[in-house]
Amino acid sequence: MAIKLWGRPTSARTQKVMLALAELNLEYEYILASATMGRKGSVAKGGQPFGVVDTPEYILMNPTKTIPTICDDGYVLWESNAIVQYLGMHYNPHLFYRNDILLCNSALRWMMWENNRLIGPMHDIVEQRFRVPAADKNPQLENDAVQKLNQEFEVIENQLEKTEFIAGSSWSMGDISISIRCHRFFLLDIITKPMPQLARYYETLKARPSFKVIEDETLHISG
Ligand SMILES: N[C@@H](CCC(=O)N[C@@H](CS)C(=O)NCC(=O)O)C(=O)O
Repeated sequence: MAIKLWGRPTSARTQKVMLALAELNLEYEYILASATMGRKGSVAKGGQPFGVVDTPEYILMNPTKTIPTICDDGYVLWESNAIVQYLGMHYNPHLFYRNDILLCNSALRWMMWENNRLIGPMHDIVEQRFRVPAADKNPQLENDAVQKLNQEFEVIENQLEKTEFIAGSSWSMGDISISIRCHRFFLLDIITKPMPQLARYYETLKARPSFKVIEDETLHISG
C-alpha cells in the first residue's frame, strides 16, 4: 500500500517530508490539507482553506489538527521530524545517517534545533511579507525576526566551517530540515553579512536530485 501524505506544498514542515520521500525514492499519495492555506493562498487574504484538518477522520489520526501527517501501510504518524526519522530508519538508515548512531543523533540534534530556533523567526518573516494583509503588517516584528534569523544562521555558518554537512562529513537527515531553511533564507534575500560556508553548502544541497521537489520559489515566498 502506498504512503499517504497530508500536507500543503507551502508548508516547510510538509516539505521536509516531501524531501525525505524524494531522497528515498518513495511514491506517495499527496492529500492537500490545511486550515490556513488554500488554492488561492492564505485564508488571511480571504481564500478558502484546503480543509481536511478539522474533519473527525483527520483529528483521529492527528489530534493537533496540523500538517504534515503520514499513513504508511496503516501506521499513522504526525510531527514532521518524527516522520523524517521514521522514514529514514524504516527505508534507508544508511542514506539517512550511515547507519551510525552518532551521526543519527548529531542529525537529530540539528532537526530539533531547527524546530526550536529557525521556524519562529522565519515564519514571522514569511507571514509579514506575503500573507498578512497590508493593514495588519508590523515592520518592527519583521525586522526583529530578520536580525534573529541572521544570528541563528551564524551558528550554521560556524558549524559548516568545521563539517561539510550539518551533522558531520556526510549528508544526513539533518540536512533535510536545514535545506529548506537555507533555501528560504537565500530566497528571502535577508542575509546581513557574508556567509561563505552557507553559500557553499547551499550549492551542494541544490545539486541533489531531491531538491527539485522544494525548488520552486512560490512554495516558499508567496502568500
Ligand atoms: N511541530 C509540528 C508543527 C506542525 C505545524 O504547525 N504545521 C503547520 C504547517 S508548517 C500547520 O499545520 N499550519 C496550519 C495549517 O496549515 O493548517 C510539526 O513539525 O509537524
